[in-house]
Amino acid sequence: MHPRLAEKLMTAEEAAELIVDGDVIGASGFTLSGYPKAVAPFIAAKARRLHANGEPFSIALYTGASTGDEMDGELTRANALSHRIPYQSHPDLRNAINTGAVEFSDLHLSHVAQYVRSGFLKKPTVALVDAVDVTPEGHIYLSTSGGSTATYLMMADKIIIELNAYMGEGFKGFHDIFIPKPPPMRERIPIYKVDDRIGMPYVAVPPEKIAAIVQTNAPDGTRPLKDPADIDLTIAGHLVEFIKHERAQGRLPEGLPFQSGVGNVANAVLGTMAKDPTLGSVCLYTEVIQDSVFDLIDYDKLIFASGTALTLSIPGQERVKREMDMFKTKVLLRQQEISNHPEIIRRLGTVAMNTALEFDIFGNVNSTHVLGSHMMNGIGGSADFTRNAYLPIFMSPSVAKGGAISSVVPMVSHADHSEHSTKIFVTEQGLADVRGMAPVNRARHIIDRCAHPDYKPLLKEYLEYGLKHAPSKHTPQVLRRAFEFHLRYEQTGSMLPK
Ligand code: 0RQ
Repeated sequence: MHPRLAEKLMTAEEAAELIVDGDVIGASGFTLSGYPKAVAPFIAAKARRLHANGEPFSIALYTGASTGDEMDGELTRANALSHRIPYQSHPDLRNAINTGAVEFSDLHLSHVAQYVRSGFLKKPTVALVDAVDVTPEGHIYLSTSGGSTATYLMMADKIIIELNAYMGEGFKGFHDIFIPKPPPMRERIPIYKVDDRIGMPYVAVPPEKIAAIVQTNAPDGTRPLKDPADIDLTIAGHLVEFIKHERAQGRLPEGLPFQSGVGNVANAVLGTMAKDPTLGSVCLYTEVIQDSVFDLIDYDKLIFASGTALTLSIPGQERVKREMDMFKTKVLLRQQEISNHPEIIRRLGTVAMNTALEFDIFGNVNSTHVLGSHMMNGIGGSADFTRNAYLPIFMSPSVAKGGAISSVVPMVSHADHSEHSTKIFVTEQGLADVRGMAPVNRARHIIDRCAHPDYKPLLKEYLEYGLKHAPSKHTPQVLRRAFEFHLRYEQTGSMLPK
């Protein structure tokens, strides 16, 4: 290591001492990939020590999206977090947000970096990043996630680098780092194909800002995906048949890129697309690249995948290490403001596929709040893609909690995506294509095609009641009854009447 860098080497415990009460940490990390794993547990230990002495210590944490237990879990359990931005999925942190112990700003992921640069959000004081290499001139090569890391590195006065040997220097070249100029008169972002490179493979920082380098060797702590369940495969099957039909009708030109959300359903959809011999090739302009990318590669279906995070199982990460050169010809990682940028999503004609908690018969979607109140994970990039997609698709099992909850409801208890942004709904029951339909027709389709048979009669009765008694027949909601499913669940533990 160059002497100018070697003099900054320290242990994770020493680096954690650089963090003080009130700091705003801008960290790398996106859906459990590329987050720093070594320093945060020592920040948590410091918080516990200070709290035991009656001294205050809390920090705000900005990231790309969710991080693992070493960061979100440890910091939450140590009561070290005051504010969290913009997405999370750790059970302890979710709980702390829902008890009011941690303030959480749930933001569109494409907005975060610009909000930070423009001063809408408090400036990060420290950037804490997982990287595969750093040079004496201050070129930082990020690991498995892009997130908003380049902006955090640009804005923070102090930089702590976790130099992670796990992926190793061979990983250099996966990233395309580009930060748009500030408005007004912002120039176009010149991405015309999913594989266009428009930036640099590293983030350049003034080397004097690098306060610490901590050497680590740790894979990403990703949650293993389950083998697809029957329901996931059925949803995927409906969706793939629909895509083939739309291609045959000439409404979905080949070459339009797909975005797919996180989780098992999303993984099952791409896996099913890979294995279908009649579907043709697929390219991705997405956020999170999961293990299903291997299916697409193995079935020779992947044209190219652009994302902001490589969220892979341990065998998946090992495979990338083994086949690094091949992967670099098929995959690239961008900053999340570019992977999720409305301009590019709209220009490329992206087909967006995301998962809903619940949707209503008129087509509004709730992705974030259980029973209108309990924060799940956050809106993430789902609205960046849905609102700007060529074709937006929402998927969900038709029921949750063993049938006690219907995912199709009279009125969503929290609205993330309005009826104006949504077009296609898929459950294991079937697929509703509501393009061009007025609300009542939309409701009939969604009930017929997507609702679980146990809930169909209740939803039909609600719609017919509305058509008779609602003040308007355009969207015949009956306000005093609109939440009767949710209220029944709160009172009895089931949305079904006894
Ligand atoms: O809970 O496991 O305790 O039973 O919610 O549900 O069906 O396993 O689906 O893991 O894909 O999550 C919307 C949360 C779905 C996710 C959401 C319960 C259900 C289960 C999970 P249990 P599933 P998933 C790109 C796109 C917003 C961000 C986004 C999400 C648990 O997809 O966070 O789209 N999306 N980002 O039982 C109460 C309901 C429920 C319910 C399901 N109606 N009421 N509980 N559950 N429906 C990625 C990023 O942006 C980073």
